[in-house]
Amino acid sequence: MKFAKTIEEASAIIVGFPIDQGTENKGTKDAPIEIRKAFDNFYFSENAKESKIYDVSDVVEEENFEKTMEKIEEKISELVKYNKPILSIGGNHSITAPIVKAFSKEYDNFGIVFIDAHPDCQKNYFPFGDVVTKIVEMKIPIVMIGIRNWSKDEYNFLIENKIPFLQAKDFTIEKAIELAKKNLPNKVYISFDIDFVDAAFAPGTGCIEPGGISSRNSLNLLYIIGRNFDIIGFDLVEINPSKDINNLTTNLAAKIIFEVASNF
Ligand SMILES: [Mn+2]
Repeated sequence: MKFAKTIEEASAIIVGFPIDQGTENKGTKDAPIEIRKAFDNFYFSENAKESKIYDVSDVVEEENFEKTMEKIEEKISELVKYNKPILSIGGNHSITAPIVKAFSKEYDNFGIVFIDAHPDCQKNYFPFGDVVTKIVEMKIPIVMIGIRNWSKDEYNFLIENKIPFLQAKDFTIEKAIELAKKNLPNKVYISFDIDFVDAAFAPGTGCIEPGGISSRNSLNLLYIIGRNFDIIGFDLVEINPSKDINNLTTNLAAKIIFEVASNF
């Protein structure tokens, strides 16, 4: 991966959020450092592009969850001023809410592609379990791709709030793009929970859900979203290196970020 020396000469920005507050599933905190180590394995994207990325390094946890969320929002608010795509490395899924909030202050017309095995719209659960509830409260259009485990309350929430979703059982890349095109504007923010990918390819995560998507189809989905939409931001969350096997997950994560960056 090629890095820029200054933000000005970069085509995109990377920032790490080593956060595992707000959940009992500790370990996602170590993901940014492990994923960065794997960047060296990738040289030239599959799209035959060489992007220059500026890494602003990590934003570390404050003494409590609320303060950490405020700090994330402040950091992204500062970075969006550069008008360059921002790629965030989590951390658990709670980081997406403050990131999206900061984007919503700068961009007035964008949608969210939420790629996850779970719809994350529980009530009074761990903070990472209600990230979609928070996004819906912000009135930002969202589509969900890859759902394969939900509670009855979450299902009802999706129906009541008319949130378009494509379950893993019905997944094809064509259907995913069709759903996004039908429901979202051209500018999109992508939130990618690594548990969308089957644990055979990405075992290093807290909530293993059987019946996921292959790493190949996950990358292809991201290429095709990049071809059809203007990606303003991206996050990759829920990678837990302590549960990984042979760096499969951190290596895939680095490749995902590297290949998403090839859009810019
Ligand atoms: Mn998930």
